[in-house]
Amino acid sequence: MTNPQTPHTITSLRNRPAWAALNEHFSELRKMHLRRLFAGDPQRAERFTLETLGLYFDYSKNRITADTLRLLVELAEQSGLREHIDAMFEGDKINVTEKRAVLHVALRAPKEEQIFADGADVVPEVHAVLDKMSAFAEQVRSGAWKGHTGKRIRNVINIGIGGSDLGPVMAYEALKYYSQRDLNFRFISNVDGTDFVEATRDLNAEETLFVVCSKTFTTLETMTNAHSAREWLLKALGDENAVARHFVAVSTNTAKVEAFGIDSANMFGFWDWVGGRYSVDSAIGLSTMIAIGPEQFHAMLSGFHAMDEHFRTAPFERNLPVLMGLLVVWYNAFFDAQTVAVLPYEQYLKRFPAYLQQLTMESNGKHVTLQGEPVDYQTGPVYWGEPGTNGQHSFYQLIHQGTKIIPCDFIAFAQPLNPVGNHHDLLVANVLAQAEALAFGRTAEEVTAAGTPEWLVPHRTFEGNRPSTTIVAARLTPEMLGKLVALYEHSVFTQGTIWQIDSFDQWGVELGKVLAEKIIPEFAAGDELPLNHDSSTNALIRQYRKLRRAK
Ligand code: G6Q
Repeated sequence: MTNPQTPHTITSLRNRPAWAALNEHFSELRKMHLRRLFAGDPQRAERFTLETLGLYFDYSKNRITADTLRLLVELAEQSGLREHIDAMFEGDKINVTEKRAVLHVALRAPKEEQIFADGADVVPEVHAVLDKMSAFAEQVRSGAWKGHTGKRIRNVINIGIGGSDLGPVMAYEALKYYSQRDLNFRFISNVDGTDFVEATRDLNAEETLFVVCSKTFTTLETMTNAHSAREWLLKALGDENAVARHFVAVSTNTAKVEAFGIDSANMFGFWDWVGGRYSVDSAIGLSTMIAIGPEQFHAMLSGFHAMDEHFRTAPFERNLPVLMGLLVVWYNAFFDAQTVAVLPYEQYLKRFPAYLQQLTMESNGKHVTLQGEPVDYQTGPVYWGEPGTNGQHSFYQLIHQGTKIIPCDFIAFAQPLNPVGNHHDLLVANVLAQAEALAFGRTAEEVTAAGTPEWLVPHRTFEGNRPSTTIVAARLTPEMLGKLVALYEHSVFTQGTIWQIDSFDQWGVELGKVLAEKIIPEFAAGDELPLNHDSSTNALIRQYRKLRRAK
């Protein structure tokens, strides 16, 4: 049965005229080398570079022509991208399977804007929470917020997982340069006790504040870690009243927060129209705000908002997230590219690829359309990456000379945050060189002319024609981080719209959780309890029981 929530106005992907045209266009373009495309058009770099919002977005080293771009834009139009963008900003319930609006754009809307969900303007509530966060963050930063024994807070530990962890840890690491250095920040996510123990072992409970982040306040990992944190604190301080000074919560579930023993005055709320992986700029970012201060946090929000406005208003052919999303669709559909590598040449962005993995793969890892019909085309690619130059000494070999096509996003900044000698020139020279080498390679003739023995020539030849996009900005600032995150958010939206999937649900994470709940009591039960999983899982449970006893 198809989904009664969704209008059937969009033609299925393969029947959209631009899709057929792209297919035909691809058969002409697939053999075309970037060397020829550049040689044939001295203006190519200029033609395929977009400079806006402080970003220099060079997509000329992609395997496209002006025709490709025209057809991709037509595909976006025929996919209802314009209408879908408007529907998101108007608070329509575009997360159809969960019947929810998708309004992370409201989290960064300036006070004077109005954005409606279910008939109510949500912007005043957003700013009320931001104000409450700011007041609290200032108290912690200034030392006015004291622990139970009167000592100031020195350690802030975020407990959360998935969207309630990856955003905070990525943003904290990305903006560490701007952080208050007499505060120590840690992040506990994994239910593996090691994560908890290593994060707390050298800390004084009297100086430690836990920020428990959970939209639902029921997530197994987070609740387990929060209870262990409570025990750890009480063991050190010996008084239940200490909880109020050492725990705050970020959640949508007041009842559960209170049941845990956290005063609702110390709870920071958000709303069901904020998806976990789109929540870094909500109260889930509280630890980031404590680190960098309210002013810089607001600067980050203004960066997000600038990209939102660009996405909402710029024509598709000059719209950064649309172009980025269309390139992903192009390689994924026609070149059979399975992955996208995100390669930031900025150490502070070391957690950015991990953050993007959730954003992109939880959003677009879907196998049915909004109508519940199986797709007959590829959807979301695997996103992965590492900061440069480290990757060059590890996996770049495969990108240069392997048998797979891996489109790369290179990200670089002109001004170093930490200038040391000539490090930064070396860093930036490397990123430009990598993109150049991938695109143009080194022909057998060139290798031979350099005096390489004949037998070695095939090994030293680089075929090139490997696509990449290079994004350059002046400096990594909170505002720029906001722009970059929103760029990827809206690229994901563009892709999901073309594929006609629900980019905002995540049913795929449910089954494993349900099965784990069944297995937990089976560990405790004796061997006489019959197990009714498959034979492999049954044997693994018995083996675990046996090895556990053996210690
Ligand atoms: C993100 C997902 C998921 C979620 C975590 C944590 O979009 O919904 O990663 O963020 O499962 O959920 P809670 O915040 O409810 O603990």
